[in-house]
Amino acid sequence: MNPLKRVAAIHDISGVGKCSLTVALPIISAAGVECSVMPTAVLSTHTGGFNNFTFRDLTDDMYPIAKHWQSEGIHFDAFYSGYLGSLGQIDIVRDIFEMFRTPDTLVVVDPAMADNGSLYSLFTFDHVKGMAKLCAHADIIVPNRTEAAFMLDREYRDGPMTKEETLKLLKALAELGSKKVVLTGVAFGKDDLGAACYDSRTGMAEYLSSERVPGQYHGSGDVFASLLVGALLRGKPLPEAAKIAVDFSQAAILLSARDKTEPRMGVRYESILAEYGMLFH
Ligand code: PXL
Repeated sequence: MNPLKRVAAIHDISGVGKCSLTVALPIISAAGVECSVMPTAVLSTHTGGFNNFTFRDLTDDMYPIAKHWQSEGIHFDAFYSGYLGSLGQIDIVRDIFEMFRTPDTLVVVDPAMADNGSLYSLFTFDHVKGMAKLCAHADIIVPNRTEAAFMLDREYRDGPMTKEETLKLLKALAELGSKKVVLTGVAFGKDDLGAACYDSRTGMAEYLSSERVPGQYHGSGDVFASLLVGALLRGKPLPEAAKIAVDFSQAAILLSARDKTEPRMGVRYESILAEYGMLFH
């Protein structure tokens, strides 16, 4: 028997506007990793750029789902949390990590709650405080620059950064309690964009970037984090996995720009999946 690695993805499912589980499932599966899901909420669309979306909160289903998985003896190699549908879910997700954790479990937390200097529409700053606490239970956190600023109670700034400034920010994020940090949205000039990784055990940072493609597509953080999780579970070390995630996100965003995709509909990642999957053959 040669079982696939299995990750439990804990995010909402938004019916339209590719993000969260509709991104995690195909991307992680393309990596050759089994993606089990715990939906945190069911929405007609995501909450950015659509009006009057439906929202069904699944907070009350989360412990029963986890307990059922536990009673069936199901093993997860990793947990990957993202958009959480209510404040109460933050503590539940922490408990679920602890219910299933073994010394080899990888816990990745994407504190998906904000972008471009603003919180997503349903959240308040209590959510920010809760997510910052959840980060302490992760092995790797994947904030964007807005989430990083909010969790550290700093002012958000976009645009180019210096390496010194980035390293300080990475160290401050690691102090939230995770061993490793992958910060997205890092640019050193006006034509590059990528991510910075930090390992608190070595104190070393690495910077991975590619050519910036103009435009902001909804769900691009979820595309990045899902590419990262797939590559990590296929054994790539963090900086290599982050480089893969940067390059394939950029390729998908390039296709979105070329095809003039409506930004709220999400990133055109479909056509990159086969090539991404080939990396792991
Ligand atoms: O991670 C992006 C995202 C996921 N899920 C929902 C969202 C958003 C961003 O707005 O609204 C429901």
